[in-house]
Amino acid sequence: MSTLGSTATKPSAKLANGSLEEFWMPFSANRQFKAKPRMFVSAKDMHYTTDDGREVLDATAGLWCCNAGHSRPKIVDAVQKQIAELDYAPAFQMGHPKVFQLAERLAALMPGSLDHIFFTNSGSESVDTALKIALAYHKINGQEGRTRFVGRERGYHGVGFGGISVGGIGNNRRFFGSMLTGVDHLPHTHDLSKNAYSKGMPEHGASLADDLENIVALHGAETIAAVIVEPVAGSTGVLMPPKGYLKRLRELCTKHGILLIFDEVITAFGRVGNAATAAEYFDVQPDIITMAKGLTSGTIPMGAVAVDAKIYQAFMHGPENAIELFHGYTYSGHPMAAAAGLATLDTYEEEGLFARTAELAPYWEAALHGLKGLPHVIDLRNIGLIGAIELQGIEGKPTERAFNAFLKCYDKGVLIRTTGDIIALSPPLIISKQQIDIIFDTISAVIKDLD
Ligand code: PXG
Repeated sequence: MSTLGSTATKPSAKLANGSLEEFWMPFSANRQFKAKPRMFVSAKDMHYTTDDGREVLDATAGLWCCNAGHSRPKIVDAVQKQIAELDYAPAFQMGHPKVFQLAERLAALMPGSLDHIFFTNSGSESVDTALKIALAYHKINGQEGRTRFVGRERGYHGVGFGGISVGGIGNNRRFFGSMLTGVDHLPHTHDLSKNAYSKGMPEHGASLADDLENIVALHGAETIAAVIVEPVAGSTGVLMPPKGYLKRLRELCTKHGILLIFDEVITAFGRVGNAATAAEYFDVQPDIITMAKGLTSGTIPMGAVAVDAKIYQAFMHGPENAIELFHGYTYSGHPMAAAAGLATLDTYEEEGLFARTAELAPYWEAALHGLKGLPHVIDLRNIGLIGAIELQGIEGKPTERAFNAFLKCYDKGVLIRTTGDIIALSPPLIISKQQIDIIFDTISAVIKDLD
């Protein structure tokens, strides 16, 4: 970077071999981090290693993505071989074998008639792709009036303009203008007054899905393209679907000809139980599923959108040499990502990792709920290998108490995630019972020590 005429402030922090200043970190408190950095330099299985040589147990699978654990041999090997063999192939009008193999493998893991796969590079791109496919599907079906979307409060669907429009997080929206028009939001399902300390799906709240009827009454079903929800909301603090809620939503979407999109960016690939998807686990069939993260166990960026047979087939008309969908990315189905995806699915299968989630879930649940009664704790909730600890925020200083817990856990060698005053846990599926104990013993000690 030239300093001639630059008004840039001096770097505030130094790496051994350079500056920390220039990198604008995503979703991070840049100044706080750069004043006291936390750096990982390597990772293996359940652990990260910091730049000062400490091992940190990963209770978050990176950011909900490294479901197979870190630097797993089969995935490392596949990626290393792939870059030497075929580094890149054009994604439009050309192919390479592994992307077709991965689509076939992935389609086989999807529930019911979700049998075609569109590849992207992230969860955000998967969401925007799913929304665009929903609009285009209705248009080619002669229902071009269906342009509205319904999301949900406290939903997170990534950071594209489509995703923040259907998403329901104030801070992710309010700085960014008017977004997509024609979006309504269902109420979120989090109700501590009725459902605190639930294990698995909470009892109360199925009728919250009926709010869709109000939105239909307001705008007319013939104007609504799709409803998008996370089966389990992750980012906003692990919000469970109440018993019967997702089925009710499915019934109402079917009744009104509205597509149902499940955003499974965090729930797919064994996170909630012995199933590839939450759709399968909850036995509710969406029309579209968005994925990313666990698809390559976080190793190479990749997302995917699985669509129902009726959607794909609706596009396969007209002249055979015509492009059917005017959408795609330079890196859709990148060879490295496809290789990583295939090796990741092999790892899940060979090690029975989805079944492992179900085997460990009762132990995980008991360990988590063992925190009941600790100071500041106002709720504990869990499903599969997901857990949340909701803390009472400090008066006038929201997020501070949980963030302090994050810093203290890190110092004690356990990586957790916080959102608001909620601690969200989602370890790699290879975790052992002994490591589960370490996570909750550490968190327990830290919570007792919080202001
Ligand atoms: N949908 C859902 C349901 C997600 O959880 C995205 C879309 C966007 O994915 P990309 O790959 O574009 O980031 C996500 C991402 C957290 C956390 O700590 C969660 C996400 C990302 C980063 C942190 O809860 N979810």
